[in-house]
Amino acid sequence: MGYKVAVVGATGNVGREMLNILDERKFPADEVVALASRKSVGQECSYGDKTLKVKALDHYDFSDVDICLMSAGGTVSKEWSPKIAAQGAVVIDNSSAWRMDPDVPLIVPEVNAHALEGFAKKNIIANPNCSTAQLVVALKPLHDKAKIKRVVVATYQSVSGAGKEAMDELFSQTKSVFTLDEVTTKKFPKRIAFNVIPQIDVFMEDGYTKEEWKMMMETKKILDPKIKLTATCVRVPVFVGHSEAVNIEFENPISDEEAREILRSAPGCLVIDKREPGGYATPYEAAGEDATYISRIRTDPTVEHGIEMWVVSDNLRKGAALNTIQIAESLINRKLLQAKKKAA
Ligand code: 11C
Repeated sequence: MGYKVAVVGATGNVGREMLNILDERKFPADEVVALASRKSVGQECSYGDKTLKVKALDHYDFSDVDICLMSAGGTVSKEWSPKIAAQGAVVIDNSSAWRMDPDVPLIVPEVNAHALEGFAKKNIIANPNCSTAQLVVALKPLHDKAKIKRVVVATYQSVSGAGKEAMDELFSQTKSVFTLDEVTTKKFPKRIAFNVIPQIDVFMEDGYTKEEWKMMMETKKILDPKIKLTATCVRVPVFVGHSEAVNIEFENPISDEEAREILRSAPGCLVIDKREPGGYATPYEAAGEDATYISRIRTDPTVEHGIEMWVVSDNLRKGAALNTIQIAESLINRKLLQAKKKAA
């Protein structure tokens, strides 16, 4: 017997990607339902060769749903995840609402699938921020080898991380530049077309942005609370794919050769690292793919044990929808989730 899966926020960037990936990976679902707010009811979403009509979240009975994949933002998740979880569906949430809750595991399966064991306390599992997910996939195998002390990361994040309207804004601004029309900004604090913006999410009191804070706190929770991390998160005019320049300081020696070999066989990682023009990954190649691409691996000679590298991944897939579905697969593979008996 297969599972009944609900996708909440099915009409958004990540929700649509969830439906694609459930089909692509042949997730063992007998039934998939697409849910969203009332204003999206009746819209259509593709799930493989099927078309799903979107239903209203607030009228839905979750009592025979096994898994609820939530991608409807923090406010909706805060209100709805506990109600859905109380009806016996495991909620895997893509927002930041539950990530720091000590009773909610924050999971990247390649890194800490073992932490899933505690999910039943709230019946909610959190998916990390996209920029954290790809980072920890690349850090984990190196941490196992040489113990990471400190990470300095600068991100180059695509506009799809900020939603569909943000993608439209990059498109329309770019068009306006060419047609000499006025460039208007709505979603971003400054023009994004032919520009870069050193602000993602709101400012915190200490001058960091919330995106930067999330990278720091989530890396600690997923990988190791002792790792010190500082980040500068930057929005760039790319539609899909987040890139990161990552500087790592280790406690123990590790050469760039060793790091490359370790990453070559690490789960979820794909090393593309030829020291020649074009011998590295860019978001253009990563978009639509599952891997976390790692390039430009080199020794940082300015610290005792340092490695510098470039990490790129599709933020809508490994950073969101794919990781969420990999969490559901891990629950099943670890026999932590049985399909409910459905009425005949
Ligand atoms: C961005 N990383 O690129 C953000 C989007 O906490 O899940 C995801 C925000 C989050 O704008």
